[in-house]
Amino acid sequence: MQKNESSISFLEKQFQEKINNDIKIEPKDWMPEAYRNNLIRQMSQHAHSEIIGMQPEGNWVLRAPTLRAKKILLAKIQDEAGHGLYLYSATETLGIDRKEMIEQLQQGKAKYSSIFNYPTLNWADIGAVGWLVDGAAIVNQTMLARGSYGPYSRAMLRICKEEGFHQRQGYEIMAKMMAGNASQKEMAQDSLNRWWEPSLMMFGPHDSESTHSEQSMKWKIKVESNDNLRQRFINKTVDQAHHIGLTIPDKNLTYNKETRNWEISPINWEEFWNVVKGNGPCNRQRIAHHTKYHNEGQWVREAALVFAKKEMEIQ
Ligand code: FAQ
Repeated sequence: MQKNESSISFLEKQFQEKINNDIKIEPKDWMPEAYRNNLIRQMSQHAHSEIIGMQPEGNWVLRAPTLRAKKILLAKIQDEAGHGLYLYSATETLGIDRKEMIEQLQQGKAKYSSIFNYPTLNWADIGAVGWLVDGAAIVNQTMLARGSYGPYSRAMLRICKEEGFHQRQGYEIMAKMMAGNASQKEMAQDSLNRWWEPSLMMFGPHDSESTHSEQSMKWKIKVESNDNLRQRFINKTVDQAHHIGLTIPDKNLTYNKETRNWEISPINWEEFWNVVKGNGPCNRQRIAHHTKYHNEGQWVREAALVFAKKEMEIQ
């Protein structure tokens, strides 16, 4: 027993040294169970976010204002599906299978990003989602690309490149509306008013309220804190908003010349936790939709398995 404990503490020491020296952890390497479980939690939630995130955008494919806009939106949504599948595969390297992850999502045991529980009411919202939601995702994921787990950090490299295109297509929609007539400008501003605070919430609770940050940062599952990333996003986005004539919906927004940060009003954390706990405007709708189409797709999964088996028999 004692020997076992001392060999585990030796492995743990070696593991932490690798992390401190920025050596990636790979699927077959030894890792503490808590590291594995924490990664499964975060990565599977990330994958679910990409998949559930297709719903608010899918709502506008048939109503895109031009063929060009429709083609861009379709390509973007398809990319998000790819990110989800990529991330499910990366998570499977930790010893959980996709079926179990999907059950956890549908039973409410696994979370997905709070942002996808808000409705897309008009075309400007598609601009705001691309600009703000993908913009926030890039800030977060550029950090995750420096994380300690090889398959997750490498997945982030490609995902970030695609998110760059997504962010720009959203900003283009907003910029076009802001160059349009008074009612188009009003729509863009109204959309920013509704999406601004939810996009700040994507970075999670304040560092002081974050349950996982301390351990996750020690293990470099995250390499920067929730508040640091949120501030970086605010600084980038305020300037982008001003550039096209949008007003950030915060009367206390002030530029601090010493810290070079835009300072904001306190975030409505009560709303955040309410949405995270399943009581946002669209939580129930999102999971019901996912479950319905997952069940209806059962025959596709069965057919794919039979096909794969036949292919193997032929070889
Ligand atoms: N929503 O201790 P922390 C995209 C939970 S979409 C819901 O600080 P952590 C593009 C957290 O899970 C974005 N829950 O947690 C796209 C934990 O609960 P748990 C995809 C949240 O993990 C655009 C509890 O609160 N990106 O890419 C949220 O250290 C358009 C305590 O929090 C990701 O998913 C939240 N916002 O830090 C796609 C990012 N925040 O698990 C389609 C990956 C916190 O103990 C369409 N995740 N919670 O039950 C992360 O980077 C981290 O998990 C954080 C939270 C930073 C979100």
